[in-house]
Amino acid sequence: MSHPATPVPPSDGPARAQCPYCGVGCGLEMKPPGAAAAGGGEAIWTARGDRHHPSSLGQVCVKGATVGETLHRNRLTTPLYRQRTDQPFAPISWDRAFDLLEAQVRRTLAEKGPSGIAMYGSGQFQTEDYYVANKLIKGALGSNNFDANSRLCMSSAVSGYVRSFGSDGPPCCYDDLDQADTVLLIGTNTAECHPVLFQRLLKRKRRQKQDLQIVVVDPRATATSDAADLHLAIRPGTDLALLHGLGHLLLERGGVDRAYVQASTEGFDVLAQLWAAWTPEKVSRFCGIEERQLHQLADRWVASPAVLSLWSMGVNQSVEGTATVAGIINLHLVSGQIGRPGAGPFSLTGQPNAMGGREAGGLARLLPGYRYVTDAGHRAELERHWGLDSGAIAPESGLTVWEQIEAMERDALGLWWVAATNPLVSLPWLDRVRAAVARCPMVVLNEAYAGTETAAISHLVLPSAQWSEKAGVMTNSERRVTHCPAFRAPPGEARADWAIFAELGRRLGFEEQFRYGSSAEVFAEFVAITSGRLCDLSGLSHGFLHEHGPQQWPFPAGTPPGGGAPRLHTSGRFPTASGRARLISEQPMGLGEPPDDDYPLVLTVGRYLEQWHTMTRTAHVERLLRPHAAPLLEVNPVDARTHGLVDAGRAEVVSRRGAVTATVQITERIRQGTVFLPMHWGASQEQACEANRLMHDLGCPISQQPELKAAAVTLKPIAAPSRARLSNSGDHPGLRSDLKS
Ligand SMILES: Nc1nc2c(c(=O)[nH]1)N[C@H]1C(S)=C(S)[C@@H](COP(=O)(O)OP(=O)(O)OC[C@H]3O[C@@H](n4cnc5c(=O)[nH]c(N)nc54)[C@H](O)[C@@H]3O)O[C@H]1N2
Ligand SMILES: Nc1nc2c(c(=O)[nH]1)N[C@H]1C(S)=C(S)[C@@H](COP(=O)(O)OP(=O)(O)OC[C@H]3O[C@@H](n4cnc5c(=O)[nH]c(N)nc54)[C@H](O)[C@@H]3O)O[C@H]1N2
Ligand code: SF4
Ligand SMILES: [Mo]
Repeated sequence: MSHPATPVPPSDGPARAQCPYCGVGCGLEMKPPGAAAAGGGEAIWTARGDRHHPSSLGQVCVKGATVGETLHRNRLTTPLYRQRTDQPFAPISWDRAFDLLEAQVRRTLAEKGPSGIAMYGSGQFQTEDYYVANKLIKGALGSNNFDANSRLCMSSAVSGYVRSFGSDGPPCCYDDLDQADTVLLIGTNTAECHPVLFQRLLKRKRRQKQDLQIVVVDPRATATSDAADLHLAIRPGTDLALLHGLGHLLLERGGVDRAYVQASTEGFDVLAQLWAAWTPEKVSRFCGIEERQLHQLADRWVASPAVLSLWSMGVNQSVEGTATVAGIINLHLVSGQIGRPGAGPFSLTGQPNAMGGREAGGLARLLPGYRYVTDAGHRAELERHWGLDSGAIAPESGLTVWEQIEAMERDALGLWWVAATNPLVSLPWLDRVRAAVARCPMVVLNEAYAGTETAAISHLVLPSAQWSEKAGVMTNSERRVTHCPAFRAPPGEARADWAIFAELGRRLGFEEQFRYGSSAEVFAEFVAITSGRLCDLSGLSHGFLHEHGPQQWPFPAGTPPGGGAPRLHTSGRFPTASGRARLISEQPMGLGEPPDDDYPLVLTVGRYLEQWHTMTRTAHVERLLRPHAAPLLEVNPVDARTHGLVDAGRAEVVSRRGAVTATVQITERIRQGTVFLPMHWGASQEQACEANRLMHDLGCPISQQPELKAAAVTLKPIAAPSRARLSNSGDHPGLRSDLKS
């Protein structure tokens, strides 16, 4: 069964798809607009939970439930171009857009070679978009400079899994939430960011109070920690020391599974030595918690038949992100808490298809099928599969997104192509990013919505069909793959991202390589190259998924429906050279930019339940804006007094790189010395508060993931604001008028 490239309304009931927001990947049923639309009202599709989706069983959160209201508002409908970014945009034809793009690719290749071209994509791509983008940039153009916003999101989890297990691939599944008896939530505000998983946990907690213990590690009290039996409000950036301290107590209390350590791991002696040094007393001082709390956690861990650890950005977005991921995995390996129901180290992915991106090779050192650009054998396999000359793929890692910014500072890029991400809100050190990008001769943006902050620095904007308007596949956090059909027509001339990449490929002379009739054909070509890899999807196709519903991988050809693997590494053998998992010993270092006398506070930046990242979709839904109409700076009462702040007053938040203003919320819920801002309100919002102007560029040396969770800041009270001062977008004259063009 194949799926047409042009959307058709579903004839057999509602369209079924994976929610296009978070990595939980709930199933949605989408019902067409009713009579109101026929009468000239807004054509709003209604979303509700799909009871047939095995990952969510009919549950949805407020974002999924309102997605239908976001699909048609404020969309781009035609390509836009301007020669210089101080000019207004003018609409152009697709033909002219491709001429411009092709000319700039050829010019850059001639002047700078393939490394002068870079693309920055997104975990909000569908797998087909990812695959064709990688084939174009890494294959046809010979530049490995394809990176994605997943670099900011889960690259530490990827490097952590690879280092410990020998391969990427989260080993757990959502059913483990029903079977664990201790759940450790570390660096994750699951209640707001993975709400349906959290509700599943809560429901169980209500029914079986004693059988499930929830432990939360977060410097703030959150909706997640409100449900916890134990909340460790550690100092930001001290997670690794806490984990080592827990290891120390496991050693003391007989929490080591000697047989498992012996048979399935290597490096225990070195780790045990490291752990021995992290006494409860030392950990308590380092992390700023009571010794008693560490003992409680250790008691719980040792007594639990099944411990499940869940983590996200509080762990990954750190200069020691990869080390901390290893710190979590170490504990599971040493205590044998892995590879069986209810137990394991489970990274929650943020975006709806961050997992698919990993499968399709969507980071600067990856190739499709969990392969590496630095591996000659892997390159040769892809060159053959893609019908390219031997040596077509470059042998060195490409530029990560921050390296792309640095390359623009050196005038080393001739083309920066951004797609399905809004880096002028989400990258750190925004003023530096803005200055770097201004040097690039051509910035191209694939975007679905009008007026984003990144459009304001672009030359060519290509209107993209989004989820609901293009057929494609996404993989959620538990390795479950869902087919998302096209059930609405794209607005105006908008086109699917993969189709835009394929068209450019054909124009550059790669007729054969990019001759796709549909995304189903793209997917078929992709899954064939995953055969025999850990992420084997070769038994899947659009037709199979449509017919049999979502499936978990590994799913080799011939697997029956439902026959995928719920868990990985169940045999105690790992895909390393020795077949053993590696225990990794790393000394805690703390924050990249620790607080000091001038900048005495640590700013951390995260999310609200109702908003999605840079608000291009969620800001258009009244119901989602109501709970948090504006960003709030959370400050502990002691810090508020020290800095002369009053509740609901305005404050300036100042780091070494810039300053923003925000309304103060004084609250005991954040630990002293730490302040919090949401990431959502970029320069285009009326209540703009560009938190990332404050953040630094230091990142994890292994995963290259920036430390987006911490920067040293100080606070200054500001007198009652005039209307004009309410927005800090005034620092960039002209931006707002550009955005409106
Ligand atoms: N509502 C909503 N949901 C989302 C998203 C969204 O934009 N909105 N985005 C999705 C995406 S892409 C992602 S990546 C996920 C992110 O999901 P989460 O990681 O859960 O979200 P954050 O709010 O970024 O950060 C989580 C917590 O880390 C804490 N934290 C800060 N520093 C530290 C530290 O040093 N140690 C520890 N242990 N904790 C620390 C913060 O206080 C915060 O509560 O959410 C996904 N879901
Ligand atoms: N300080 C700080 N910074 C952070 C974080 C943090 O916790 N703290 N979190 C980081 C993380 S984990 C993430 S994931 C990033 C997220 O940051 P971004 O990726 O910049 O945020 P989004 O708003 O999701 O951007 C996606 C863009 O793609 C557009 N879009 C939607 N669908 C499509 C489509 O199908 N095609 C195309 N072409 N465009 C589409 C949307 O309109 C939107 O503009 O932010 C990172 N930045
Ligand atoms: S929990 Fe995530 S995937 Fe599920 S409905 Fe909410 S935003 Fe969508
Ligand atoms: Mo993310």
